[in-house]
Amino acid sequence: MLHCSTNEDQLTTRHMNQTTYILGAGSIGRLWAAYLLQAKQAAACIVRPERLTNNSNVTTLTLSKTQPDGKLVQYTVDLPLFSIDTIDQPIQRLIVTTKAKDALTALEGLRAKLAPNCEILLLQNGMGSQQAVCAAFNGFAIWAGSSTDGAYLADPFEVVHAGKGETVIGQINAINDQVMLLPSFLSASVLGLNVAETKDILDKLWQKLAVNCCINGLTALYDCTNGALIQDEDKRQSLDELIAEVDDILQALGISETSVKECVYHVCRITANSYSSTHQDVKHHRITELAYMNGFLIQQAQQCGLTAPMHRQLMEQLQQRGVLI
Ligand code: NAD
Ligand code: KPL
Repeated sequence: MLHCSTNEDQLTTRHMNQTTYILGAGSIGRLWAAYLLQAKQAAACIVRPERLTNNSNVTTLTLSKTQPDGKLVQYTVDLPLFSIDTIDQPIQRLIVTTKAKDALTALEGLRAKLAPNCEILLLQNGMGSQQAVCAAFNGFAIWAGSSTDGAYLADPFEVVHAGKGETVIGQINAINDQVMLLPSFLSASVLGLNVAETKDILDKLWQKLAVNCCINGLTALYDCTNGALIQDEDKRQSLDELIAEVDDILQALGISETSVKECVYHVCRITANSYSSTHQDVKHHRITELAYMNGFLIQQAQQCGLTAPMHRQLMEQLQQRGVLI
């Protein structure tokens, strides 16, 4: 049977062959780069100019993961590195994997290199940074993702896929007359990662935010694992107070969340022995992402006349202890 190629087919083929640039070569950036390269897709990380040594713009990257049968599997790929100055073609597809606080600034630096129809995927935790990018990059197709994958760098040359989860992506702005290719590209290309599309990414981001707002800061305050929050009576009481407040705020905002308590307790149970990302940030004296979690929640609460006293108190207590928010 003769297949007539349509404009959309041609566009898709062209798009499949284009390089996926990843802005932010940390744990998540290197994880996505490794999976793309392993699937024989063109991918490259964009790093700060001072990170690019003169004599090499390719680095070796090993992806390590433990299979369900306990066997350790490792793949090694060659990861091309660019700085903003060395990118020599318009970027058609960009994945931003910086921390939330750096996303807008990093993207601003790259503005001149973006093709007009560039699709941008933001993989930051929390909320607020996505809205800031949408406002500043009006006209570009912006996607956001919410991920339960876990990754860390054993060293700059080895990324460990520590927890296999799922990344749900969805477009967060409306763009007319542009064929969106990101979901089909990712489902075909990032084979070792689970990527699914949703039509309501804001709902998904709120679900994750609700959980993060209750767990993350509190684990830093009590210096404990996620599981300890539901195991110890006094910690559970603080957790329940935060949950009740999130419930009220979501209701006031008209966001339907079946049961925040159920979701939070479920995450505490399945990650019982883990330390939250905020706990780890505090331990390593890094700036946390709490401004994009509880900070965003408090701001939203204010807009509908609520004061969110428990979440404010948590932020104040953490600040008094010198936590970088
Ligand atoms: P990371 O700190 O390991 O990586 C961020 C990278 O961005 C760093 O290498 C940093 O140097 C780089 N960066 C910052 N500004 C830049 C700029 N202007 N130009 C170029 N590079 C720049 O962080 P991560 O753990 O990979 O997390 C990234 C995001 O993904 C966070 O929002 C995090 O919450 C989220 N996330 C992480 C995990 C995880 O397991 N690591 C899981 C789910 C979600
Ligand atoms: O997303 C998380 C984080 O630590 O940032 C949770 C779900 C709380 C798991 O630790």
